[in-house]
Amino acid sequence: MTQSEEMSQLKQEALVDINEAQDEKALQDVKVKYLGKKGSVSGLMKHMKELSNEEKPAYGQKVNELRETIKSEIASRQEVLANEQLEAQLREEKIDVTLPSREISLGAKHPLTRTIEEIEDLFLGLGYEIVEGFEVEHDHYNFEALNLPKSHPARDMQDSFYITDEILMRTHTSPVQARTLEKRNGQGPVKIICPGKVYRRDSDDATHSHQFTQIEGLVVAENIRMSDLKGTLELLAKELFGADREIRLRPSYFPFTEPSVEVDVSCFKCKGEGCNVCKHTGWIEVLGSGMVHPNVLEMAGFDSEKYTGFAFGLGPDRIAMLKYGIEDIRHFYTNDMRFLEQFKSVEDRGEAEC
Ligand code: FA5
Repeated sequence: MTQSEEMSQLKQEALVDINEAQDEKALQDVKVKYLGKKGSVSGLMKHMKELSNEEKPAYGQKVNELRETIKSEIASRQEVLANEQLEAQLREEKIDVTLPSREISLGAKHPLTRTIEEIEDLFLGLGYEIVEGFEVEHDHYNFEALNLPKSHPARDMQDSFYITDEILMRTHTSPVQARTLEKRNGQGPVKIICPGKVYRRDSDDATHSHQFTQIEGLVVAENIRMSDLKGTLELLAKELFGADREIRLRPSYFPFTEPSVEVDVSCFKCKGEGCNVCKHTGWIEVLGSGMVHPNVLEMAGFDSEKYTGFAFGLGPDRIAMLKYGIEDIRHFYTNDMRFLEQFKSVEDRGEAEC
C-alpha cells in the first residue's frame, strides 16, 4: 500500500469512527486514537525516514492537512452531540402547562387588623394623620404629662406592667397625645390618630385581655367644642355598626379630659337584654373620650386660653367583637387557624376579579 493510500484509508476509518461516536466520552477516545501522541496520525510520521529530502515537505504537509481535517470533523461531531443532548434534556424536562395548578393556601387578614384599617380609613378621609408611639413608655408620658402625678389615685384605673420605676409597658395609647403636643411647640391645629398595642394587668375574661389594642384620637385647634367630639363619635358609630345598633354616651372620668364621656354600644349577642358577654348590662363599652384637660395642653406648651381640643381612645378588640359577633376576646390572641380562616373574604381568595 502506498503512503497516499495508507493516508486516505486512515482518513476513511477516522471519519467512520467519528460518526459512530455516540457521546462525549466515545469522541474523546477517537481523538486520542487518531490525534494523540501515539495515535495513528502521528504514526504516519514514521515514513519520513523512507522519503527523500525533496519529498519530505510535501508529505509532512499532507499529514498536517489530515490532522486538521480530523480535528475539524471531531469539533463538528462534538457540536452535533451537544445539540442532541440539549434536545433530549428539553424533551425530558418538558412542562405540561395544561396541568391544573396546586391550590395555593392564602392567609386571611386578622379581624383586628381589618377593624383597625377600617377605622384608619375613616379618619384619613376626615383629614387626620396617623402617628405611632412606643409600646415601652416613660411613666412621664403614660401618666404625668396626662395630668396623673405619681400619687394620683386614678392611676389605679390602669394597673400597669412596670419594667423599672420609670419605665412601663404603656397602658393606653394616650401617651401619644402628650408626645405629639410636645413636638408641635404650642402650635395647632393637631389632628391625629394612633393605633397600637397596650398592656394592663387586667384579668383575662370574655371582654378583657392583658394585652389589647387601642386607637387614640386627638384634635387640638381654636374653637373645638364638645359638639365636635359628639359629631365625630356619632359618625364613627354609624360607620362601624350601622344605623340600627344603639349607642349611648355616659358621663365618665379621665384625669386628662374634662368633661369626659364613655361610649357604649348595645350588645350584639343579647341586643340589650343582658347576657354573659355584656355582663348582664346590655351594653359593651367601646371607647373613652372627652375635652382635653387644660393642664395637659399647658404642660405640653399650648395656650389653653387659645386652644381647645378633644381626645378619644377606642378599643378595636371590642369593636371587632361587636362587628363580627365574637363572644370571647381571647380568640384574637390564641392564633387558632379555624377561627382565623373564617375571615377569608372573597377579595382574600382572589375571586373578586373573576
Ligand atoms: C383609656 O384607656 C383612655 N386612655 C381613653 C381616653 C383617651 C379617654 C383619650 C379620654 C381621652 P379606658 O381604660 O376606658 O380608657 O380604655 C379605653 C377602651 O379600651 C375601652 O373603652 C375598651 O374598649 C378598651 N379596653 C380597656 N381595657 C380593656 C381590656 N382589658 N381588654 C380589651 N379592651 C379594653
